[in-house]
Amino acid sequence: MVDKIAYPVQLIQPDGLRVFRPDYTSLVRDIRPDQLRDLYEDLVVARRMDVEAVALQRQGELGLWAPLLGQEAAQVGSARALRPDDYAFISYREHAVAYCRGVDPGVMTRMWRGCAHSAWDPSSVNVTNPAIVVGSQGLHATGYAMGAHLDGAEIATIAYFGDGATSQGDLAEALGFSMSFNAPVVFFCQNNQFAISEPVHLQSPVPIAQRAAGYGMPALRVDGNDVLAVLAVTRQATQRAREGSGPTFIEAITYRMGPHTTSDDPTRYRAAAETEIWKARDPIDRMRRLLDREGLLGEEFLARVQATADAVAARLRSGTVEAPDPAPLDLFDHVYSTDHPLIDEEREQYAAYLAGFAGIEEALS
Ligand SMILES: Cc1ncc(C[n+]2csc(CCOP(=O)(O)OP(=O)(O)O)c2C)c(N)n1
Repeated sequence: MVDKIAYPVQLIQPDGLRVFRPDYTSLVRDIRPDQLRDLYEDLVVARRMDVEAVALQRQGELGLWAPLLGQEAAQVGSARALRPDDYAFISYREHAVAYCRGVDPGVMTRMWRGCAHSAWDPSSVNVTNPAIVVGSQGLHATGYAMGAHLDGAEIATIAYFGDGATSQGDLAEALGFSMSFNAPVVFFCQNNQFAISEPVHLQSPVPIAQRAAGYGMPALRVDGNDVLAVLAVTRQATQRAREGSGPTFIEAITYRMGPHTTSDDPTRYRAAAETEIWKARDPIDRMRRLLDREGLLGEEFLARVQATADAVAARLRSGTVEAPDPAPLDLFDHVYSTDHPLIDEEREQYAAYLAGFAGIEEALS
């Protein structure tokens, strides 16, 4: 039996050659040329969307953005393993997961522009809005999974989080609780090597997946830049969850090629040489090499992928710059689902404050 922590699952080498691992290759046997091409398109679209959003932030249209550059395969592979009725709890970097779940790229930046509390209706696509509270996704997913299980639904719930989040108490509680109650959750950790400036070796002296093994949870590592391997392991884990076999912890080993957010400067804490090493493992290049080796690339196909990616990016841009500014008092809406005296009082105070500016614009003009 292969040690799944010491030997991460890989189905495509960086040079595009397939790796034969009977236990995992069989899980993606149905992925034929057209589906391989679709996965490639998802990867390219994800990167194109991300590049557009970073540009929008630099142009002053967004307050902040958390780039996913380098993590496309981890996100696309895992999201494409989900069924429509499965549910994903994301953090702030999973733009490709949101895209694969069917979130309209035109609303994807709403929270980052600061013009909406919630960018999309989570229940319409079974994916939550971005959540900045590190590690909260584990508990939310566990609670949702338990509820679904008690309702008799045969679905999987997946929690996305980073390597840094595994040091949060919330995650520890989620792992412990879900093991005790056999909650149908997949804990999907994207180990992108950093928690802002903290390298993963400071986060944990042992592989991150080993932390889950300490709870008695089945845990494995996967090459997170290999979209097929990620698809295979997530299919397996979600199937276990749906069948009532309980939680699984997946550590997808990847690399954040860009900054933590658009407010971060990674050159202050990591060497350029390291980033160069990971460029050679670029998830999109790898998939492209596989398609090339298998005779699936062509001018027409590549042009079509580029056109789709450009159209998605254009939608993301127009949705951003055309998003209506909310009225200032909207800030107090939806804090609670019902009226609340404290919120009412604060709304009144703020309304009075705003009224103090009445007529000022005309007076100044
Ligand atoms: C509870 C909490 N503590 C601290 C922060 C500040 N913070 C934002 S991102 C981050 C690092 C998270 O790193 P990781 O979990 O590895 O995810 P990554 O950003 O690398 O995807 C921290 C500490 C926060 N948002 N929430």
